[in-house]
Amino acid sequence: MRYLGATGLLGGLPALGQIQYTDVQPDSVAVKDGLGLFFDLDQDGTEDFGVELFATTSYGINIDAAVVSAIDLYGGSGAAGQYVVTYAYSGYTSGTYAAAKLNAGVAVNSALDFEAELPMGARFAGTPIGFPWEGGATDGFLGLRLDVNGATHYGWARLDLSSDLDTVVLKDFAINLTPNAPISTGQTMSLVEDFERALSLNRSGNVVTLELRDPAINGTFEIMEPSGKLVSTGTLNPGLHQIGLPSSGVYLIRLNTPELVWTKKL
Ligand SMILES: [Ca+2]
Repeated sequence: MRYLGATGLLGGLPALGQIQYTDVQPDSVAVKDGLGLFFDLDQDGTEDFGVELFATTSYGINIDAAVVSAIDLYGGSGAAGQYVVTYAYSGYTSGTYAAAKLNAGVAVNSALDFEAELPMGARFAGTPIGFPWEGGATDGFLGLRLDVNGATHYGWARLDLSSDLDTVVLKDFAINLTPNAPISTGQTMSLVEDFERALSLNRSGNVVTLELRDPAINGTFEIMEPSGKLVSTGTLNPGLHQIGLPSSGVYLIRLNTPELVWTKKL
């Protein structure tokens, strides 16, 4: 539960996690054996990650590969990985880490494993070997961990990858500027910003009109005098609410949801 005193009357703003979102315009594209896609996750002027596509030959076999790397390979940054079994025979298995291809809405946090350099996909003589990004992706997410002066930040990048591993497109990325605070893949705003975007609140005379446009938001509302004395309370549902006030004086409205408590002066 987070407590937010938006009026200042109920205390300062706690750190809710500030999301810094970057829409890549136009989309950045890299092709096999070309320059990789490099991007500056926290927009501080230094590139942090790269995705490179290349072809090579080993023992006469053509290998196509897509690899994600932290540019500072030894600094604690990396991409979220998953263990992939590449060989299994009669009870014996072996494998390696590869970059996870995450769907939207997956939490990127300390529960994931991060590696500084991971294959996304590889094809040996044209045959995929079982890494997550083989077969390509549309709006696939990399989970990212960025070390900024010793502090850990979590982020994501959204990519399209062609099934032949020949072309990769970077669409957008985001980072939580609060150290150690999680981010969800695809998340572009903080919890409070999401909430406020789904809300309109107006007072006209002694009537407060409150509209909630997000069907996922449910909770309760309370209207108080500045002293904290409760004057009205009710259920917070999606849709339009009109709430009468006892007088023309100053009141506070507090919205309680499972995720946060949001308070504003009326
Ligand atoms: Ca950077």
